[in-house]
Order: sequence, then C-alpha cells, then structure tokens
Amino acid sequence: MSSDPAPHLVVMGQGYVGLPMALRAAETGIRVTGFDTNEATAAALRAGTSHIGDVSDADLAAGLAGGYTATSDPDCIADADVVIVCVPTPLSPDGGPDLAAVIAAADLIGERIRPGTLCVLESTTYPGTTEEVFAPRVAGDRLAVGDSVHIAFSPERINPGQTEYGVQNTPKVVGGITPACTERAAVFYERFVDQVVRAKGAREAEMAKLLENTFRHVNIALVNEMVRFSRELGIDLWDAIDCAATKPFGFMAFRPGPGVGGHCIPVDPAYLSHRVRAVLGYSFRMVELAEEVNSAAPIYVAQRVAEALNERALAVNGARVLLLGITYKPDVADLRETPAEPLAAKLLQQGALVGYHDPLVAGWTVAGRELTAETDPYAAAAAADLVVLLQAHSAYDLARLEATGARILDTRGVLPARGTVTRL
Ligand code: SAJ
Repeated sequence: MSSDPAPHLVVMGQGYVGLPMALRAAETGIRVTGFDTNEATAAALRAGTSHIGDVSDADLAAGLAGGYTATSDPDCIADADVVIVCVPTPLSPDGGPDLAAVIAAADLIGERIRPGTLCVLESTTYPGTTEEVFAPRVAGDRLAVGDSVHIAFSPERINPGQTEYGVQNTPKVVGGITPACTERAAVFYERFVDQVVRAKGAREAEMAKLLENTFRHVNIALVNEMVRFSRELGIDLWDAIDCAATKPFGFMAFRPGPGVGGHCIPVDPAYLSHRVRAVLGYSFRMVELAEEVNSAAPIYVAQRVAEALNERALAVNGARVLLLGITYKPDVADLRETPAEPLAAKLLQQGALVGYHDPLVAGWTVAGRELTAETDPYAAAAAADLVVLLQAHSAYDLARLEATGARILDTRGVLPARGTVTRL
C-alpha cells in the first residue's frame, strides 16, 4: 500500500463504472472529483441523488461526506494527480468501437494535465487504443510517457446487478505503456483494490478484457447452437449441461437463451474482430460465427413460437403472445441489445398481438409501436395464447406462473419441462 499523501483523483465518466470507482477510492481517504460532461448528472450527484442502480443514495451521501464531489467543469483535471477515464465505447455503424468519448476525454486531459500526472483508461476497447489513440492526445509533445506522465490501461470489471463482487474485491488488471507506468498505476490502485495484477503492458491488459468477454460470447453461442439440433435429435441439452456442470474441473456451464444482450458481451468481442480484420486483413472467425449464432437466437425463438402455436392449429397472425422479462438479464433494468426487441419485432411483423410484462420496465416501444405493458403477469399469462419467458426476474413466482396452466415457452430452462411448459 502506498504511504504517499492522498492524491487528488479525477474520474471521468460517472456511470455504472466511474461512480462506484470514485466512491470506493473516496472511502480510503483519496480526494475524488467525479467529472461528467452532463451537468445535470453532476448536479444530481452533488445533491446526493444516484442515477446508478448499484449505487444507493446512502452510498453517495457517504462519499459526499468523505471527500467526493462531482462537476462538469473539466478544469478539475488541472488539479489532478491521477485521472481515470471510464467513458462509453459503443459500437460504431461499421462494427468497430466508437472512440469519440475516449478521444474527447483524452483531449480534455491533454489541454489541462500537469506534469507528473498518472492517466488510466478503463473503457473497453481494442488492443493498441491506449498506446495509439489515448496516450498521444494526453501527452501531446509536451510530456514524455513513462517520465513526466504515466499512462496505463485497466479493464473495468463491473458486473451490473450482482453484489458479491465490487470495486474493492474484484482483482484489477493493470498494464502501462512502459514498465514505470504499470508500476505507478498498480501502486495507485493498491490503495483501494485488494488485488492488483500487473500485465506485461497496456495491450495485454486491453486483450485480457476482450478475452474474458469473448470467452463468454463464444461459449454462449456454443450452447445456443447445440440446443437447436439437440431438440431435433430428441436430446434434452439442459439436462446434459446440468450433468456436465458436475465436472469439478475443466468445464464452465453456459446455458441457452433467447440471445445475448447487454453492453459487454455482444459488443466487446466485435472490437477484437474489427481490429484483426482492419490491421491484418482477415477475420477472427470464432467471434464472427458466435455473433452469427447469437444474433440469430431471437429469430429461432420466433420459430419456436410459431411451432408451439401451430401445434394447437393457431396462427401467429392474431395470436396473443406475452413476453415475460424483456431486459437483457434478470434483475437488471437495462434494455441495451436485449434479444427481446428483435423477437418482438419479428412477432409483430407476423401479426401477433404482442404484450409484455417486466417489473423493471414501465414502457416499451418496438418498431415504433408502444407495446401493452401488463400489470399482472399471472393473469396476463392465463389470458395469452402463448407466454415466452425471456428473463427469470427474481420477482417472478415461477410455481405460480406454471400453475396458471398457460402455454409457456421457457427460454431460460427455469421451469420444469412438463404439462403446458416447453423449453427452448
Ligand atoms: N447469457 C446466456 N447464457 C449464459 C450466460 C449469459 O444466454 O449462460 C446471456 C444473458 O442472458 C445476457 C448476455 O448473455 O443477455 C450477457 O450475460 P452476462 O451474464 O455475460 O452479463 P453481462 O453482459 O452483464 O456481463 C458482465 C460482464 N462484466 C464485465 O464486462 C465487467 C462479464 O465479464 C461478466 O462475466 C458477467 O457480467 C457476469 O459474470 O455476470
């Protein structure tokens, strides 16, 4: 742990990554300024109102009492000893990372940074970004990287909606442009993170993050493809996965679903495949195939809906189809890349009367149409021609749902496959 006097930390971007990071650092006595380009966000934070589900107003109040503040004035950077950048890197239309926010942050830093500052990029991006895009803008021609400025990459590992792992107890990978950059960044994080892992360099740290999420993406695609032919072969893949999961080593269970949502898993691997193709001119086939399989999953669900209705001589056209749980994962109020959207769009296109229930989503528009938000999922299930369970929010009483006697297509394998319930 460092014995230096507490530095002034500026965290750029006060979203689901930056805000928890800022508050954790403030807990250890570091003076922290949360910078956000959105003044309304900064003002709300100063007033003690959190816009992040995993951060309570009480957490924020403790931070405000302990040396945290928020601002939209970038001049706070001029007084910073350390700057951590946690801004979004969505996909651009060409499938590569949209680095506009990273570049904007780097430029704000470059215009204000003092010699001797440490700058760390945490936004997920392709290997090479820190060295080729971020560092030149931060250091300019005034500062020498590894000497008058230290620059590193450290992947964010925030997992929305789960409380077991937070900033303090999730191991932190750090890789610098130079060894001195790595060491300085590692020593800094050791002030408020229990375990810091020194990577060989920034590129290895960038790659570690993409490996973590590409691993998930590919393995989810594996079971999403297997579940289709297993059913045609008369094999219960759900049971086979449960059996395989008993292996105490060398296996990690992934389960089929309606598709892969969120801002990490379907997005991060695309950075890598885009970079390989852009620089090397060939494709990263595993990722492109996984993307193909996972993006087709919602359409496969639509096919299964048609089959289930057809078994009762019902057409999709005019059928009352209820979607249960439309966020991208259980108990997380986030619709980004949710597979529920392409599924609903397909069913609407086929003339289905699509309704939904989700305890976390009050209103939902798909293909320009405001869908009916049911208030009682059990009554709505009983009245539907078919229910599609997409996300098993903990608010759902699954036994009660089964007891409605509704015809249910369970895409998560959480209901017993019996009676009126069939699994993907
Ligand atoms: N999914 C499946 N089958 C699975 C697992 C997930 O269909 O077996 C689907 C989910 O329904 C969801 C999507 O994939 O739509 C992504 O699920 P996720 O569990 O990976 O959740 P995320 O997107 O919140 O991923 C985050 C990631 N955290 C960071 O990037 C910092 C990921 O690295 C974590 O491993 C993951 O949380 C986690 O462990 O929950």
